[in-house]
Amino acid sequence: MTTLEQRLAGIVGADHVLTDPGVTASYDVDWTGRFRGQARAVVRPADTEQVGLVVAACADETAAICVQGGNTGLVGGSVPADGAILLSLQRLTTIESVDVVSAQVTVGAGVTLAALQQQVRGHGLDFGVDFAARQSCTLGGMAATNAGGERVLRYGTTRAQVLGVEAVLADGTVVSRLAGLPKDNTGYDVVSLLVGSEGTLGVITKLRLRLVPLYTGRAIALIAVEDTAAAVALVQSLRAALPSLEAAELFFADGLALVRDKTGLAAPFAEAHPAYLLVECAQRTDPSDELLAALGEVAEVRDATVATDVRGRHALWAYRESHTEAINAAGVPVKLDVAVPLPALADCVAALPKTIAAACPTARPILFGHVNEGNLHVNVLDALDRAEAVEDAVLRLVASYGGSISAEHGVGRAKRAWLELSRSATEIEMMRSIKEALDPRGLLNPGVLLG
Ligand code: FAD
Ligand code: 2HG
Ligand code: ZN
Repeated sequence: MTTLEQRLAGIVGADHVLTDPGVTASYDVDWTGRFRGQARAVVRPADTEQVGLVVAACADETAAICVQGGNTGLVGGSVPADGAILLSLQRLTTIESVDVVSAQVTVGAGVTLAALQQQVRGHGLDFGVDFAARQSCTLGGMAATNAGGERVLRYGTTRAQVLGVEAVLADGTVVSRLAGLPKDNTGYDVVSLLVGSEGTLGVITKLRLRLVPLYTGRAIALIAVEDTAAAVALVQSLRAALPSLEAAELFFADGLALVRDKTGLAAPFAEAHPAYLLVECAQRTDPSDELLAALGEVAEVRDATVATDVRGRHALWAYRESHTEAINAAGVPVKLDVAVPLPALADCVAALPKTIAAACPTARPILFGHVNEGNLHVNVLDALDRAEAVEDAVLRLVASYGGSISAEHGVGRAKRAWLELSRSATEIEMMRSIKEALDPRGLLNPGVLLG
């Protein structure tokens, strides 16, 4: 009798069905080390046709599938349920020719963000989403989680960049909508539905992406401020004064100390400060004069340093982008990614340490985030066996401000139990109906998002 593994090897080639635990181990654990599973086999198809045949073969045998791109997700969604077939999209790396007339490109789901950036920048274009996992995260994973990152202020999230999708549905059928028409009002938006569905409705195989102009005139300021309220006020002023404003990132003294411990970076200022705002402006010409003039007009600046050359800019970004790795180096964190309405951000930041301490006195919270969207990354170290109590306390606090329990990383396995804090019973019922219609046997990413 032919086993499923033999059948899958017949589709993708024996070299791309991995079962040796030494080889599959890295697919079974998430980036943070908090979530683990054990896949029955890792399958690495090369193209859409093979993905369709693999999914159909699994459907024939009622075998659950876990969809995985770069495995940089932070909510456990890319980690297999025990015994699932792990479907890796990493070999779908084709970047089709860049359409400079429409400023669009079609890419395979396994293309990394860095590879896309490199390709389109050669054509004077850029991609509107960027963040620190760029070398490993894939466009398929970014679309599946509707990733946000550092440029949402200017360009929106991944959803705003996705004009078309090709995907394999739970029975192996391929659905393709890749024309990329900016205007197309012909019924339900299946493209947008698949974006943010976390691999529970279909396996994304290709994406048609919107591109933005490549701005080489860039200036970054690292600004020391008193507190979150000052950072919010400053961003409000800079947004009004600077059409070229692209990023506004917040971090605090404790996060900076961890980053400096891990990286050996020098202190950014002679004196320590409670909070830091990193802002970046980008346009065709050097924006530093406008940025300096705007900073000169606001009261919230305690100190500031500006960089325009590539080395200086990377050095300033390192203070912010190294937070995730520095936190992981200090222990496996409880990782929460929340958003509150911007007017409530300062109150929420002030309330969080007390809320977390009440749930777990030993806990060490490190906060940072994307200030313009009220998006806070709440990382909690040393929560020990109180992890769930910490999660519950933080997510209930966020909900009390009318916030979201997941701003950009998705629900995955990590936030599933708290979904009703952010979505109404009617909305959850609608989501269940959609899941039931597209994947009635629950074979795609069981345990993720809806459970
Ligand atoms: P994976 O981790 O492999 O998968 C993530 C989810 O998408 C899983 O549920 C998986 O099943 C599903 N999936 C993956 N590929 C497909 C596909 N082809 N079809 C259907 N479903 C699929 N996220 C942000 O939003 N903003 C940030 O600023 C940010 N910064 C980060 C920085 C670091 C250092 C790290 C480690 C992560 C960061 N992330 C950030 C989280 C993560 O990188 C993003 O969520 C990214 O989009 C995940 O892409 P991936 O290819 O690694 O997906
Ligand atoms: C970021 O903004 C990412 O750097 C990761 O979303 C956040 O590590 C985190 O909690
Ligand atoms: Zn983030």
